[in-house]
Amino acid sequence: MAEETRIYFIGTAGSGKSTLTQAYKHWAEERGLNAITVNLDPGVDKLGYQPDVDIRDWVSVPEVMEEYGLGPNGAQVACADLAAVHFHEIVETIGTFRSDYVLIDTPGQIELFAFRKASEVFVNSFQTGQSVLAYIMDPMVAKDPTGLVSLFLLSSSIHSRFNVPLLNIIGKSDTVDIEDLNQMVEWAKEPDMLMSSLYENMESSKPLAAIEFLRAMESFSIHRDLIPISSMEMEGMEDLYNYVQMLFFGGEDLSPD
Ligand SMILES: Nc1nc2c(ncn2[C@@H]2O[C@H](COP(=O)(O)OP(=O)(O)OP(=O)(O)O)[C@@H](O)[C@H]2O)c(=O)[nH]1
Ligand SMILES: [Mg+2]
Repeated sequence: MAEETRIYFIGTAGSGKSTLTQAYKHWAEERGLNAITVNLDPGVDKLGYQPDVDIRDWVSVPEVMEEYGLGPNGAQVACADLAAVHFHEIVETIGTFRSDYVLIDTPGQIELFAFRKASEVFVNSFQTGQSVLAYIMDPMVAKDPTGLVSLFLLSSSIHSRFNVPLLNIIGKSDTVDIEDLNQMVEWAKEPDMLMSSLYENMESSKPLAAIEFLRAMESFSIHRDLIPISSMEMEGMEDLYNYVQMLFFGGEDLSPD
């Protein structure tokens, strides 16, 4: 068996993390790959799928609200930190599945995963295998040049917190025109084109900061491929798989067929 590959699905609220976690598991299993799902959101009410490992078995927002007299947001933050006490057990539980792929669904509030120390500790708690962050962008935001720059900023800011690779995904690709989708992919690959589009929007003063940010980002070369994915249409799953294979196995296909 190959070493376990963990994919953390991250993104702003409602970006499609849970749906993609579930859809990717389905896709992987159809392909004969062994995959499990992990829910890391202690506050989620209805998840839409049955995770194989669920943080709510250790800490949950309603319990913490009750026990510490906190409101929902305070309890989310408390849970993110309280979970750290249980990381050892959670990591051990994940290990018992001896799965090739571990698909990790992160909390709705991106900052809870992205910026709290506990998440970094969690990601680093695994002794074997490899991890990748899959950052899901909202296509409605990304189709505007300033929106795409903002999303890249957020993505690189999150990436700077973790010592693992990050892949940028355009989620819900079925909700935008193919022309818009191709434009976003092209902008990401060719920062000069993105810069030109920002200049074309100069009639408002809004893009000025975006232009400066893009220039700054160029100096640390954050531009990467964008991977369009639709969980609804089951499109782009193979692309994500191939990108992960390229990252860790140099493109070698480890699937059973
Ligand atoms: N059209 C379309 N809708 C999608 C897709 N993926 C998710 N959605 C919808 O987007 C909404 C949010 O999806 P979730 O998977 O719950 O998003 P999330 O990021 O887990 O949400 P939070 O955990 O609350 O932040 C749901 O109504 C989904 O049905 C997709 O690929 N295409
Ligand atoms: Mg979710």
